[in-house]
Amino acid sequence: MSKLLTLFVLFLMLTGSQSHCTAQEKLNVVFILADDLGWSDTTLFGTSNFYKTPNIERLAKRGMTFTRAYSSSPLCSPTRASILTGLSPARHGITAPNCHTPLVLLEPTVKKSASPGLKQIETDSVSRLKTDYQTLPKSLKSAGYTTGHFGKWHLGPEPYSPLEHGFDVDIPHHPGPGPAGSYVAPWKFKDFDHDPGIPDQHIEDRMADEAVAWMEQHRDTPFFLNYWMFSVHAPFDAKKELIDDYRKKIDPEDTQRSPTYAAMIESMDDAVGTLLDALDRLNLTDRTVIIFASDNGGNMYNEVDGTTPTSNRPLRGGKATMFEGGVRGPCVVVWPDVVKPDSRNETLIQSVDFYPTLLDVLDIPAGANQAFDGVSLLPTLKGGSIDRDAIFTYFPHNPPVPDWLPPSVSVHRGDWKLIRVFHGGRIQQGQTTHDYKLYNLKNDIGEQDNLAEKHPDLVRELDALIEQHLQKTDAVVPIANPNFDPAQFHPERIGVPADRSKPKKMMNVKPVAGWTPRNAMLKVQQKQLVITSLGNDPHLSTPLKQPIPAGKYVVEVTMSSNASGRGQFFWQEQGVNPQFFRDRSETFEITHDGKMRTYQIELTPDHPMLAIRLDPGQSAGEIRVEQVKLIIGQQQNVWLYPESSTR
Ligand SMILES: [Ca+2]
Repeated sequence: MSKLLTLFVLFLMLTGSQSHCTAQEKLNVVFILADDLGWSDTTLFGTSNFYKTPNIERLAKRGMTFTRAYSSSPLCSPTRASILTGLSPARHGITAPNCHTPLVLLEPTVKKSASPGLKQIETDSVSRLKTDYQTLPKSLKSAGYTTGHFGKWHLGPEPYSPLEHGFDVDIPHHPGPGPAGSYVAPWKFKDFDHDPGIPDQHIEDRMADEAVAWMEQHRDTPFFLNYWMFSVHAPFDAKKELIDDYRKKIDPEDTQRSPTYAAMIESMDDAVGTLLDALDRLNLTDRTVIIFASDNGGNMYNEVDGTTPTSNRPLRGGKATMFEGGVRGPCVVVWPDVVKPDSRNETLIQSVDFYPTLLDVLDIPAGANQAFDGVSLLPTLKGGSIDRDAIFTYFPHNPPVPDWLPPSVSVHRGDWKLIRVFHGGRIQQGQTTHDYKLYNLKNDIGEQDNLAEKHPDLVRELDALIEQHLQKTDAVVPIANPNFDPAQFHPERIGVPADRSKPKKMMNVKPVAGWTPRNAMLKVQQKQLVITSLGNDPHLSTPLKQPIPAGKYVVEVTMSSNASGRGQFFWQEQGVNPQFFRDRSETFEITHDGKMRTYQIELTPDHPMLAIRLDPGQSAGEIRVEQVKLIIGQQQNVWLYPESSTR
């Protein structure tokens, strides 16, 4: 480069001339959010020998890779709400991935009760992203951008869909937590189906094609493409030829060894490549900002190919945990001519930062009364530093997964991370104290060595930051459980990783009174079906004596519970797989007060119904079932418990 040209480039960088573009030169924005993509699910950090992500590497070569990028929550919907509002989950109140459930909750509250085995009562999450927020798409739309949402949403069905939040289009306009039915067609979306010429079309291929067609259509106006991938969230299925290919490459000693998941990652990466190819072909690469991130850590609790979907090693835990595996993820930012290509950045960043960053990059002012919990990353994108030293993760729930912690909040500052477990400490004179876990991530990235007792002053200092964050955001926080019973408390189950050395234990799989339990013990006592749950997604199923035709039925259950969480009924349909799946289920609210109560739930099989499964809440506890019957017509009941013959 000649000296004059160098000076000119320097001048451009110093004056930030790219923010004074004419309408035609305005930068486009492509936001790619992967779902559940873990820190070790790409080849960016040298932590996987199994997966292949050449297109994410190609993206990284064009921009800046953040090695310490955190999602605002270890779960989907909270992080998504934070991206669109720039606000922390502690403030917007969406703290759980429940935005597809029928219950509409617009303000967070503390639950009424908890199992006596729990020290704290968790909070109820907001279940829809309220439309009065000035969201990122609304701001960009006001600034003249065409806005399009493609893929997963998970912030509420209409009237809380992308169309009510500032997006001009929303494809496939689906409110669920994953693709409807499967990745590989046929799908079960409402009003959206596969290309008839491609009977085994993959949804990510299709979404990338849809997004490219939309960019082509809007290439002459500034656009905001919000490409929120379905990949690599459940359900776990993929292109058959890719699965076969990865099956040949498994290292049985490797904790990443699901060929299905590896194939899902490859299709996810292909979609990134399709978008990059299109930007190149349309000559848009030079004036398009790209952000690539994940909404939470890799899933280490479901089971695929006889193992967990992935492993976030060397990080501890995964999706739904407060440990690094739950919140640390891949992140790349591309900003042509400004961000240094193929660069790395160790700054602590979080999902709440993207909105203020994009406004700053595009030179769009925030709303008059708008404030963010995140900060603009513009200075660090230009090689400098940002004015913030701590980030916060608020997760007031009891997730039924390995490595789980009771309701918690954490702060990251420099190399240190402090987790506060609400009311998880000793009970002194009737007062509960919080429990603390302090890790030095530089020396102990796997969070094995809790240094809280060694550094009480640092714990106090960091906890004061946490308190400040909770106050500032008006967080609704968990409270101590007044009905806590130490005799029912099982501290040995907290923070325990999954045992990967042998196949997942299935306790007591023999049917009892016709019901087959899983992750629970089942017995009959005083004519009641007694389910003892240890908290890891307990359920029990029973086959129907004969198929019941497609239609609408009501299942009625009379039960008591001292566990917590929502209940769910699944039904199995003839010729439809998997056997039990959330699209063929209905959730219901349980009052966990130990009293016998009757619940009625509607089942709507599209094909003959073969079996029923009951998921009675999610946490540890005891559930007693007095009766279950399927009402199939006036005076016509099919008894599922007790069976009519045993009555
Ligand atoms: Ca997710």
